[in-house]
Amino acid sequence: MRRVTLTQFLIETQREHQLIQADLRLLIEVVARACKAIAIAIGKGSLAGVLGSADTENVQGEVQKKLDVISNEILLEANEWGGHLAAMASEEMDGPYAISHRYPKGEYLLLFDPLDGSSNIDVNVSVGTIFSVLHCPEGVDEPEEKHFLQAGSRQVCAGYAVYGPTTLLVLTVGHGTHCFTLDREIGSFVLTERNMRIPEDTREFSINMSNMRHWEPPVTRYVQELLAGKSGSRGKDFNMRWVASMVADVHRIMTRGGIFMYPRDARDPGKPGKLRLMYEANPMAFIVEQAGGAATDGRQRILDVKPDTLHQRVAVFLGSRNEVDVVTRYHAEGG
Ligand code: P6P
Repeated sequence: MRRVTLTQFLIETQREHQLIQADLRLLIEVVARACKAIAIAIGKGSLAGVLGSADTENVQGEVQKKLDVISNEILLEANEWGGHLAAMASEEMDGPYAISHRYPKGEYLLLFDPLDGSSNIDVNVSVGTIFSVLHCPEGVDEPEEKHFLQAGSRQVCAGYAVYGPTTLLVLTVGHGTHCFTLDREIGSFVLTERNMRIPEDTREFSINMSNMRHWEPPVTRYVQELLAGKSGSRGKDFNMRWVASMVADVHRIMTRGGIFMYPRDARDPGKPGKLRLMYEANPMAFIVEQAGGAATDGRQRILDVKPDTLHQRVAVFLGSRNEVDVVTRYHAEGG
């Protein structure tokens, strides 16, 4: 059966839905090509001396892995010359990355977590890249942080790459969520699942249980009901998975359902959770909702959260709609 490549899919989507302007198609293809380069860099591992720490810290105060820095540079270099971007922002950089005056500027803002889950990289567990695309506000030639601070509902595109047994690209431009698998023989991403759908119910939850004593009451109530299983109020047993790579956990949920939770906890009230809104929660929320799932911060839809800062964190509950609704209701009831 002849496979549909990413390029062909984008051109067909443009013809059918007028959803993908030429510059957005270029952006997606350039990001996909950068993800292929990241997959190759990761695949070399120890052989290329790219494992371990870079002995530097990012804006989050986290020690960067060499591959965090390499992946960030791959995405910057791939995207800066194409004329499709007004600026970029990354988990690994303090502020926006301006497009050099030697290149034309475009209408899009690209945000990314270049290598999510990198704490797993040294132990050979799946990691990924997450990206989000916004329009640059009209008339802004030199985008500043404030121009990135748009609610997730304004994204025009979001996607992630999973570097696992296969390299996958999962993508939405607001018309369903679709999965592409890297065919290493031809070096192209080919469409392997059109219109992914997340089952509305699930028996599988994802949370780092070691933080239980720090959770707010609604989360404790919800998880304890799941743990009570058949003999408890839910009347059925649940299973648990926690890869500690958001991309890997979310992709499992995209594939077979589940609920992913990274709640705020009492350890640091100033940090409402660990995950970042602009380049982790927002793109994942867009992708999940386009597949029939739900994504809230416990109190409101993640895509409605009004950002205050580029690297702000947010609590995340996403996945099978009926389970996200339960834990969100418990927050409304106060636990
Ligand atoms: P913890 C990876 O560092 C990450 O940002 C997400 O990919 C992942 O879901 C989470 O943190 C894991 O956090 O506290 O379990 O190590």
